[in-house]
Amino acid sequence: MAQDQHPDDDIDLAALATDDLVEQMHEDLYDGLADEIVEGTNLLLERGWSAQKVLDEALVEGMRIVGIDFRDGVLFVPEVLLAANAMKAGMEVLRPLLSESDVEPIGKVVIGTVKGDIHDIGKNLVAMMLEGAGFDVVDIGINTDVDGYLAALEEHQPDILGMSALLTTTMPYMKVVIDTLRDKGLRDDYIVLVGGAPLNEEFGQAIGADAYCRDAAVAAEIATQLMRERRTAAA
Ligand code: B1M
Repeated sequence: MAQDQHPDDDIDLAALATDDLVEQMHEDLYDGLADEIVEGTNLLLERGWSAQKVLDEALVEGMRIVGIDFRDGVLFVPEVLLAANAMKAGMEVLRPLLSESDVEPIGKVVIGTVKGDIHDIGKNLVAMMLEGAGFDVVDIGINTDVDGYLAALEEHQPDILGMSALLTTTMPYMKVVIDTLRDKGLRDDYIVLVGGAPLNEEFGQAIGADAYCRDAAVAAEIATQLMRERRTAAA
């Protein structure tokens, strides 16, 4: 075998039964093999899986396993970065399917990960699902400070502000942003939605967000519902 080949190179993904393919994809994600993740994602779609099922059972589940070994010190940042890149490669295949929408935009969202935090996979997924639900989404990226949020709100005039945080150390920054909006008399101009693995409903309420969103699908549902309520109240 050539030196730059991975030992799994000779696994023919297309020849695997679907259960085995999904398990192999968890391993490939763990090993950060982006090409294999793209191939596996396409194969599952060809076999009739919905984009949502591929996302949940092959990609998000694979990343959950990575997260456990990261927490336990088995995997380190460089390996997890490779896994994240592989996950993103799979998400790119799913993007057009998750974000396709025939409806007129029902609202506009500005979304970003808060200051000090560079995790963006969950935020990217939320952006895709919101697009799929008919929202116009402006993704302002990671490590966003309060001035960054304010500038984006001013520039894009959205209906909704979405914030993501994956670290217990960065989630309090969401309150800084919400408090600043309140101090400037801007809080009621926007629906504020927050999400990220360490958050919960209570935290969302405590910091004065309109809603905490457990996952991307819930974010799309809540955004749609709150937009409707807002339109009805304004009518
Ligand atoms: Co990080 N990391 N990481 N990491 N990382 C976690 C979050 C951690 C839980 C791992 C662990 O210990 N088990 C832990 C946090 C512990 C804590 O604070 N309690 C952790 C740590 C400690 C760190 C570093 C500090 C490690 C270090 O340097 N020693 C460091 C911090 C860097 C920084 O941000 N300043 C770090 C770095 C990294 C990488 C760069 C290597 C990489 C990020 C790559 C990237 O995102 N481009 C990374 C990764 C990949 C993870 C894990 C393994 C996976 C996160 C992920 O993408 N999940 C993660 C462990 C885990 O969560 N299991 C971990 C998949 C994604 C689909 O789920 O992001 O939860 P999630 O998003 C969901 C929902 O939460 C929700 O919807 C999404 C889709 O359904 N949601 C929203 C998210 N945002 C939303 C916004 C909304 C609505 C819903 O707005 C409306």
